Amino acid sequence: MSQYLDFVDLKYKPSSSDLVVLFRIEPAKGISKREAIGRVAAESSNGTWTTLSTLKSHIRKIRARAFEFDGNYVKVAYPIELFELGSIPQLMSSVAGNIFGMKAINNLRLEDIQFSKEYIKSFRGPQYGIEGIRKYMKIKERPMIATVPKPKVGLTTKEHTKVIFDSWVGGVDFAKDDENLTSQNFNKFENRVKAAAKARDHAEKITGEKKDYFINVSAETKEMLRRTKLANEYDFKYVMCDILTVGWSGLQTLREETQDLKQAIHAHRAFHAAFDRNLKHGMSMLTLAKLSRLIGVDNIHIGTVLGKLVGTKEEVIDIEKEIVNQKIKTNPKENILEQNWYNMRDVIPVSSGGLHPGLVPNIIDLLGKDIVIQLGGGIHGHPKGSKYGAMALRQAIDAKLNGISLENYSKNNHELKLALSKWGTSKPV
Ligand code: CAP
Ligand code: MG
Repeated sequence: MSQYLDFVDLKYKPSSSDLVVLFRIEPAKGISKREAIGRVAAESSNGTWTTLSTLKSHIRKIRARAFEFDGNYVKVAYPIELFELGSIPQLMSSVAGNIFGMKAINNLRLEDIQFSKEYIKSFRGPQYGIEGIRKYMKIKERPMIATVPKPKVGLTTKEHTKVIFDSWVGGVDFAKDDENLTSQNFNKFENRVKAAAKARDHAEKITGEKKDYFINVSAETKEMLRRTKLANEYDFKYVMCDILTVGWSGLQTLREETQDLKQAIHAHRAFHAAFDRNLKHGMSMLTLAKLSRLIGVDNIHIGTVLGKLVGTKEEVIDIEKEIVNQKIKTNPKENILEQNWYNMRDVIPVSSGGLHPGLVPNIIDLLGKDIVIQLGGGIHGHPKGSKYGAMALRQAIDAKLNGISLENYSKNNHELKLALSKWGTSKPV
């Protein structure tokens, strides 16, 4: 047992290059808190279940130390030497690896990781961020808007292209693929990207606005890179990646590729709730979002508060602050550590999941204007179809930005009126 206590040092002061991890921990019956936190620090750095004849002083020196605990929460400091710079898989195998399965611990949740300057500087971060994307899209102030065709899968390429074309013409900026649409027989990637490029050119001509497409390139890594190149050849600025099902390594490889191709990444977080929904075990969405900022996605889904998927107001706003600000203050109540991003670009928050025009003013009140608002059902469920659904969304945004209530604005804007008559301001469950 004693070897574990070597990993607890309440006098330790983290150095400026250490990484600090905040865990919530519940020891198993019969295990003291001190031993449990020692076990976590040990197993996630260089300790194990027994004493070792191979442990030298230079190895002991770089062990992790649990240095502060308060109730169920513990902070562990990890010397930078424990990590391979620029590698999220290696970081995860350390601080989010074996420790989740230890018998001595009933529950363990990784709440936040504070990255040091040296660690941050070993990653690219986003290539564009809000400023770069606004410039590219020529959209100065209003929230940007996206739509995902529904039904999620099953539309043929022709049907799918018609839905995104109608939506672009109606006023959305970005079309988006659904997380489970990649390259099925009814809508092969090659066919889709080609047809969408033609539709985009046409829609841009009609509207005089820039249009783009979060086309889902998620696949086995080499195939994903091939699809990314293809999207680039058809002049799409963005690619979309299901970052958690593809995995951190796949995402890092994609980020390298997009650097050369000058493309932006839309990060879909399908699978995140398997990590973050349980408040006692797993890993917070805040941490997943921080890892995504380090690697360098340009957009990431953060939730809606009002929509169909889980995520409290505090959580969604905390994630937004973490991905858009340069300096984050510690907030012990919300389990947030201090973080300085050392000039790394910001990530655009995407609010999506069960939204419709009637909820747009609330979303802007909650999250501000520097966001992407994404509607699927809230556009394609419009009584008169996708084009009118997109028009209703633009009208809802115009109303909010001009300080006019949706109801008043809808008097002269029929598309919005129809949307409100279907959904009102209801919150889906
Ligand atoms: C939204 C969506 C998105 C979710 C993802 C869906 O469609 O396409 O994938 O928003 O969740 O499949 O549900 P609707 P999150 O607009 O029709 O709801 O943004 O929370 O990651
Ligand atoms: Mg979806």
